[in-house]
Amino acid sequence: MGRDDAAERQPVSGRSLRLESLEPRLLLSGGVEVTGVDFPAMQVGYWHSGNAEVRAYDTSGPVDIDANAIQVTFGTNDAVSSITLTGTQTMEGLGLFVKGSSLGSIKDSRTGTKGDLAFIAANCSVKSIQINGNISGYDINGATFGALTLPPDIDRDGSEADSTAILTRAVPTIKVTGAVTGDVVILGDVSGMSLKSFTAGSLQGGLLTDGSAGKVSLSGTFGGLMRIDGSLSSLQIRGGNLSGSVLVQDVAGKLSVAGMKDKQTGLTTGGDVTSGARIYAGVSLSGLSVSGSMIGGWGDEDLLVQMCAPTMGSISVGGEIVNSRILAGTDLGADWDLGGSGEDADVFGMGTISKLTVKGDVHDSLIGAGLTTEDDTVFDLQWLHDNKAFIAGSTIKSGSIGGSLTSAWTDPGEPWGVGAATLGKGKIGGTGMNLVFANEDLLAP
Ligand SMILES: [Ca+2]
Ligand SMILES: [Ca+2]
Repeated sequence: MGRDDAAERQPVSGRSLRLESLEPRLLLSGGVEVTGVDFPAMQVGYWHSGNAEVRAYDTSGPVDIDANAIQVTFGTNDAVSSITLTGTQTMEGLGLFVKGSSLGSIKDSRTGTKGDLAFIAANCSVKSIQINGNISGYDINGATFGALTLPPDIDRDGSEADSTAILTRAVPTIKVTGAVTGDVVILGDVSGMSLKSFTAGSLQGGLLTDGSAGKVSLSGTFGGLMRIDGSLSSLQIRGGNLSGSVLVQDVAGKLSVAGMKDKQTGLTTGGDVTSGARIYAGVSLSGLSVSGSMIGGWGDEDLLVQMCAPTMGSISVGGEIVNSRILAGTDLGADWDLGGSGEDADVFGMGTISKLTVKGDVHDSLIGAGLTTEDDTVFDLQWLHDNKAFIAGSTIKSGSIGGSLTSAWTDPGEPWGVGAATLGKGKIGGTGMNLVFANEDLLAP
């Protein structure tokens, strides 16, 4: 906090400010020094009150964002009350940085063509963010805004060169009508709620929360990493597929992947869980509803669809399940495969699946509750009959497979079938056959 910063400050609490819009022409001439700005993009607006400040940047194309169309109001005690985008300019490439004790709302009242915003970053708790259009994300890892420097790896994924779309502290309601192409990172109290609700046209980056998250609703395919370090109330994906990872530390509520039917063509878009998708809940998963199919790839564990939680509620798949693992009670660790140490280590515990409903076939897939292993390398179901394949008490309460339960796998190291220590009532293909664990020698065609 230098002398210049102090000199800039004015007592402006509680009223609307439209000031200090910097002339782009002057910035480009290189003759103007903007105090305290180390972020390598053109600052086009600066508002402040007490210790609260808002900085606006133009990160793309010609520096042409007119800060007069950005309305900023401050509250008391270093709070930023609201930021509203107004006017007819597209604001393509706009980045907003907010420092304060709290931020009330960011509202988008732009009219006409809406350009993609670059990022929104706040060092404080936020109440709501509403953007009409896209947020393209921008690399703000380690960026310095005035007296504040962001962490070098904001989403803690090991990369210091990825794009962040939204960075705030708890507990915002976020609604973006368009695509969010960078990461959404909500920091905050690990024991509490980090994110009240998040709705986006699509999320092509990741979502990371330090604490729990409420309702997450996405349109289009989600292929990124969702890491909720608490519980997640619900996740809904509509009109797209799930091909990414949904990792919930505690309790995951209902997850739903639903296709969307085009009224004119009759074609359905999305609704599948596809190759490489991972679903993890550390405590329990209330339910999973997939309107289409769960279809992994063949030939490599990384290509499978995998799902893992000690307790699973109702799992309902409208199509078929192919090349997938659904394991209740079996935690294969970060490598999602048998064996490994440290974070890759496997944990075998009791598991429950309340209800499994698959309309089509289950092919080359392994669905088990409390499934364990004898030698850490394969789920060797050859020793099923001496009753060591499952941890006692593990149950699939009821199951129904509309099609058939089959496999083309002939290697005993690639077991397939549906099983638990205790199987409730079940049906396969309407023939009344009980659900059984099946290896090639146990259920030959
Ligand atoms: Ca990163
Ligand atoms: Ca492992």
